Amino acid sequence: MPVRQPLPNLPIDRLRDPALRTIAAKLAAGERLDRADALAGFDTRDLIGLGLLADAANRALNGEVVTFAANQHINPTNICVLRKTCAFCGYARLPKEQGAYRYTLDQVLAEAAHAADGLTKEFHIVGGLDMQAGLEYYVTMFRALKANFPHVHIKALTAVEIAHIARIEKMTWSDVLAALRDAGLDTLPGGGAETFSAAVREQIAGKKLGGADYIGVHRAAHQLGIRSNCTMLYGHVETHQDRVEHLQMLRDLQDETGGFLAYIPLAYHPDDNALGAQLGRTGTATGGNDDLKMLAVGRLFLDNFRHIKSHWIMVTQPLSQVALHFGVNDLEGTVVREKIYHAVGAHTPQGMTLDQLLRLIRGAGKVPAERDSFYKVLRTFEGELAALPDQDAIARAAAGAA
Ligand code: V47
Ligand code: SF4
Repeated sequence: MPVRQPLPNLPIDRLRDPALRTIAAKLAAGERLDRADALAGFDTRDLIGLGLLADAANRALNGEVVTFAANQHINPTNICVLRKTCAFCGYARLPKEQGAYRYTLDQVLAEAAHAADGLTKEFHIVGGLDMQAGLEYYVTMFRALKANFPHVHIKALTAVEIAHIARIEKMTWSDVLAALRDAGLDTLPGGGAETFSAAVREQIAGKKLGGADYIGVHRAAHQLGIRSNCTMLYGHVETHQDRVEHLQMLRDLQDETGGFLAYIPLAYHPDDNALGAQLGRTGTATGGNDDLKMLAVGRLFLDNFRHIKSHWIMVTQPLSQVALHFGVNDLEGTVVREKIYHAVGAHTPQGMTLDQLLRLIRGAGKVPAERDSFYKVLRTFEGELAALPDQDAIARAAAGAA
């Protein structure tokens, strides 16, 4: 069920790679791209041509508007049973290891107190697979957060954490999700996907929930009416083929349920984690070329997603700004105090102010808009409303295409 309509007037004569011209012809005819097209997108040396196509696809859906959420990341525990097997993770600790922490409810509420500013509209809550953080821990937390901050959306717990809670509580994924929803959970974030390929997973996250089960947890959530995001961790040992297979699995579930809100590629950071040392890589993460391709191919192949998000913390603010011309229509928000990437060498700030986000988006010639967690535009700034696409028309077009 593609959301995308045929794209006329593509600048075909500006495409240097014949494979991109094939893609352009399909886009013009409103046809779906196949795996070979996605592979050609990753392989192409014509980055600008790829960007032109992704930009056209994005503008047809979202106009010049770039959204963000005023959100706050909270990581309640870094204690994780997979500490020794997720080779890319620099955040987790074993229970008795130096630096291990698990917040009490009071500590969570103290951190969340930032939201008393009235600006924060979303808590993004994820952490380790902690044996002492079962259903009760999160039910109590979510109830208390909703009691204290009723206006704040709770986007919490990756598919991997949901499966962990289900395992320690001997419950089904659906029962865990339903109990958490009753306590205040609104949506699921997209973390934990890494790269679905079994061979890659074996090497970078040997004991982690498999790709098919990640999809299974998201399916269970969507069936309960809980929407979610999805991600792909890239720039480690995966091949372009692995990336395509991953995107295919995301697109298939989206065809089935329509429950994904956004796709967010996550650039691997090699510092302070075992995988980085094993690969002999430090300092630099992925390259800008690859970062832009991940976003652009995501935009073109995932024709049933309206929102492609750039995570500025991982790819830097300047690159995220350029990405707004490569198919991206959404930026990770204000964040406040990011920990996971700052444990693995991210040199970006731990948060951005509203003013900084607005400047970044305007600097790209785009129109900033604050959104809620379901991507409804809440406000634009300084009379920029005229640039908003007609949301009702887009919804009608999407329904017609379904
Ligand atoms: O699953 C861990 C990644 C993810 C490293 O849904 C690393 O809106 C790079 O998923 N280098 C969690 N990445 C974060 C996440 C996320 C972030 C922002 C928004 C949303 C959303 C989701 O972080 C993990 C893993 O893939 N990660 N270690 C590392 N060394
Ligand atoms: Fe634990 Fe997640 Fe880190 Fe893996 S990536 S060790 S599951 S916190």
